[in-house]
Amino acid sequence: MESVKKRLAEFSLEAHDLYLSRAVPYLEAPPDPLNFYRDWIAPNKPCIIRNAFSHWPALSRWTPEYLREKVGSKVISVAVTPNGYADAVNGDRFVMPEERRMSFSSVLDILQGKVQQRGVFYVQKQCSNLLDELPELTDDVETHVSWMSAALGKLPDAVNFWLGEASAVTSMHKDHYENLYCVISGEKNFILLPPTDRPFIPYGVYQPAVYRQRGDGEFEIVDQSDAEKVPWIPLDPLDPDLERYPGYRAARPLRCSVKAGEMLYLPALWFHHVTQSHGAIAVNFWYDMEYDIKYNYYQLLETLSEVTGGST
Ligand SMILES: O=C(O)CCC(=O)C(=O)O
Repeated sequence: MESVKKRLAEFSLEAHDLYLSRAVPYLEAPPDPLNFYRDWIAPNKPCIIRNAFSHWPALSRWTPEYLREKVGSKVISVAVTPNGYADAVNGDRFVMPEERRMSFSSVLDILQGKVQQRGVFYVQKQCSNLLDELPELTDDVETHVSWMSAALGKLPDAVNFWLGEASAVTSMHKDHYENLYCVISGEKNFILLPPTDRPFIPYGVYQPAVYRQRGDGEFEIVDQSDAEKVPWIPLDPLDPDLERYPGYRAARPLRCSVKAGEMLYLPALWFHHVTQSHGAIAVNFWYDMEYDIKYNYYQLLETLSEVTGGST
């Protein structure tokens, strides 16, 4: 078992040395589908693409005033937490946000400081909330990225809208999607770890629960007793507890800040942790990953990391 563990650690180092950059590279123009498939999707490497959506009216239109007028009265789902951490480990629980239905303008009131409310608010309901909850805004963007759809031979499975406070954090996790993440205003800060760093990333298994704000304004944690336990990463890459998770010392995170007008290609199964400037707005496209091509290899990595204990 020790030799498998050692090989996994060497494998990760080799991946960094042989094909991963120390910083996320930039492309200055949208790529053509075949080149993008060959150079980025197949090797599963992230990059930031500039000038990929400069023609979207959203870039100049999406001010708070415009959004108020266009969708202010729409009722949307907002994630509310006491500490900014939605879907994250808190003690021995995996705690999800309170999902509150609010008008878009009341979210803007909070973001603009016109109204004080306890808690941290983040419009982050995935599952295509742009198309489902805010279809009026689709005229200002595109509902797919033509070269990515051509490269993968399909349309995105979800188009999501993100708007949140500076203290809203997305805890470290990975998704089975090829992700094109477009920042419309403000900036988003990503910490990225390749799937080959999996042996250094701790996982635990947690009782699911949700936050609920009581009448007196305090938040309580309510167990979802009949829900199955959830595997999640307890480590905070902004302040990793290296005494508890010494294996993480060997991880080599890439950090990048994606600015307004830039698009991050975040490959499937890369671990990511996300923060943002106050009021940053983003739209992203999730394309379900190609399981036959990528999954078996990463599943093997996952299984080996689990059986050797990894740094869990
Ligand atoms: O923007 C965020 O806060 C999280 C983004 C994310 O996790 C994703 O697109 O998969």
